[in-house]
Amino acid sequence: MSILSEAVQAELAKQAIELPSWAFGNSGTRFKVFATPGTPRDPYEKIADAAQVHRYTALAPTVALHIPWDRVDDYDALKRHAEGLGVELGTINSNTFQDDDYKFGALTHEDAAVRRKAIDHHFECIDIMHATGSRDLKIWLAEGSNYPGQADLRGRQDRLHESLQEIYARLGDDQRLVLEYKFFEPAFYHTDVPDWGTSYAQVAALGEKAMVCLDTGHHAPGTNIEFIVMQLLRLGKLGSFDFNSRFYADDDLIVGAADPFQLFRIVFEVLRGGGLNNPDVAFMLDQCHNVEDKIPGQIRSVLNVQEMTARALLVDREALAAAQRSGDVLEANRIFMDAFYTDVRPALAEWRESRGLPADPMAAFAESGYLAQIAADRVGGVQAGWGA
Ligand code: PSV
Ligand code: MN
Ligand code: MN
Repeated sequence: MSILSEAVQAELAKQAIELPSWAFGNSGTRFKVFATPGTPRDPYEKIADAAQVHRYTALAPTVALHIPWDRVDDYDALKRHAEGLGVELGTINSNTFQDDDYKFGALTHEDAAVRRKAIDHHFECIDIMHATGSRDLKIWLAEGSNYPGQADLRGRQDRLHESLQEIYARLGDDQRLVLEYKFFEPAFYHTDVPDWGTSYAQVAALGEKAMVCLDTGHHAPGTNIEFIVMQLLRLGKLGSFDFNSRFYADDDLIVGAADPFQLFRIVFEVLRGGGLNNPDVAFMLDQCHNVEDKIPGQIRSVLNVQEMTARALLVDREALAAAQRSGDVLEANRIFMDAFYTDVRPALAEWRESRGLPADPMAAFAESGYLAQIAADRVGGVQAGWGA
């Protein structure tokens, strides 16, 4: 008998993780971008690669786009292309970090003309969302300052509110805005949305359709991220996750690679706070694959999330609650750790097979020959990169 009960399997079957289109393009550090043969040359090819991840795992039914990197003439055609490959288009990410006009800010800029341009860019994103059928507009802002005294911190916060209000007013009834926070970079002294508290204050001032996006790589070392997850769920304001993992800064490495235990603790709070079928929370990856193959990198990522979810589902919640109530510290910790240390991989492999999926999606994809095929097919044109 499987260690995954029917109830656990039913929960796992609900899991859906959104892939970022930019994970399939070439990316790197400020030192070097290593190109990979077969890298997509346009959004259509990025979606084709993303569809491979879903095909082998049944875990990744949607793909997030980034505008202008994924700008196309006909979004309806892009949507049909995705659907033809068995996936759908998801979150639309805006981009106000690659334009000279935004050197000193976009939505917070002192100059109303620059703010207008940045707000209009978000209007374009909302128009695209109507065409693609996307629910969420995700905003990450690269705004801040490098030196004390450089900027009026308070004025920027007020302008941010006004700009966001205009964008929010433009959302359709079923659309949402999710505001991502990040404690530093590219600005190094202050960031205009540095933490969940600021994001929460800004979105709470907008209304029900505005939520917080939590990127796991955007916290200072040592931050208790699962506590933030719990609090935002409790407040009904956790809109989405950007999953990745980090050793040092915003590393954007494969989720669960650096600290699987942290991922387990985060997923446990998700389950505690309403579970995987909470319609308000979008689970996305925000990763780059600088030296590893991109499609297998994404397959590994969604499997890591699935694995830690299965372990978190194994926590004996009743026994844990009893130990917590009676103040049995070590027993509570034992129950929690027992689930974390349970190897669920053989049971997950069996369960996949029972659903007509490969027991080992990494091996099945490797055997498919897809990577060699795209390397042969995709010659000519310019390979997409992080930023194209
Ligand atoms: C930059 O930090 C960043 O990694 C943010 O996390 C965004 O979500 C992502 O880029 C895509 O815009
Ligand atoms: Mn992110
Ligand atoms: Mn980031």
